[in-house]
Amino acid sequence: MSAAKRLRARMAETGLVHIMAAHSPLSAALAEEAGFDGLWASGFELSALYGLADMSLISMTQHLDMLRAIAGRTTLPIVADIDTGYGNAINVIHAITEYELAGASAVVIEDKTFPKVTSLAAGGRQELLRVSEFQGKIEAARATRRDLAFLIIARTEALIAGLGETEALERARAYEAAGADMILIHSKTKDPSEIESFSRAWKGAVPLVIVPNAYPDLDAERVKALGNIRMMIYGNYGIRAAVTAMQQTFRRIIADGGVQNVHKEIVAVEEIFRLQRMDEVKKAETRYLR
Ligand code: SPV
Ligand code: MG
Repeated sequence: MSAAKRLRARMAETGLVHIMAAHSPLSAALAEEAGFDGLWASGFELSALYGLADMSLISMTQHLDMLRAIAGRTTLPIVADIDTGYGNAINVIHAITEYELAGASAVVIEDKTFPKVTSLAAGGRQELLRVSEFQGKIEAARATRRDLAFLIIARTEALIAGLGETEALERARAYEAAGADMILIHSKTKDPSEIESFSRAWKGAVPLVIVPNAYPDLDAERVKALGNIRMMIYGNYGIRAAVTAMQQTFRRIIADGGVQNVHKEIVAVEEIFRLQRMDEVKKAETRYLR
């Protein structure tokens, strides 16, 4: 069974899948061990990893290289964040071909203009594409996928752009009509009521996806009660957790004048060996090195 089919099956079985952001094969392995249903090849996390703003600065090649490396280290389905699709519908055709070959099970395409501006920044310049132009991108993505289970998720940034629920619903309906398998509704409002209101007003046949980065109070229990959200993407928690840990550790080493204290608080090197699968390397050494 393809990973995309497994992702669909898991959604049908549990009603809600939990997708964790990964910016590296190591973070993907940690997400798999923790029990997530899938991985989010996040543009924000990869941009941050390079110390760059999430504003279409990372190339498709850079993102694909990381996705391939992640796919090689995990069996979890990967939801690829392809931003605007790297250009127009022609670029989307190329992107879908490449992402499917690289091992993605789904893509999320957002209805912003290229180059995009990161969604959560206060006062961010948010320009949306004409609806018919974005419909063309969805239709192109649909026509290009080889595995029919590969999910085309259309993301509307209408709420992020401050255009209101009516515009967001109209766009979501238009994207469903163009063939989107799911609609990602994004919001940067700290109060989850904007998302809850959209979810209640959504009468489409396709389910919703959310990214509760700005409104952490909307937990799985509340999401399940809404009834039409099938996927939660934890969009920036991997990189934020990594930054928290590194900031604390690095500052402590400077403050203490050495590693005499921090070494007790971080994992032992043996844990890294385990994640590197050193046991397999050792077995191979014994067997083949003569
Ligand atoms: C990402 O993780 O790249 C996302 C989610 O698109 S957000 O940054 O919150 O827009
Ligand atoms: Mg993104």
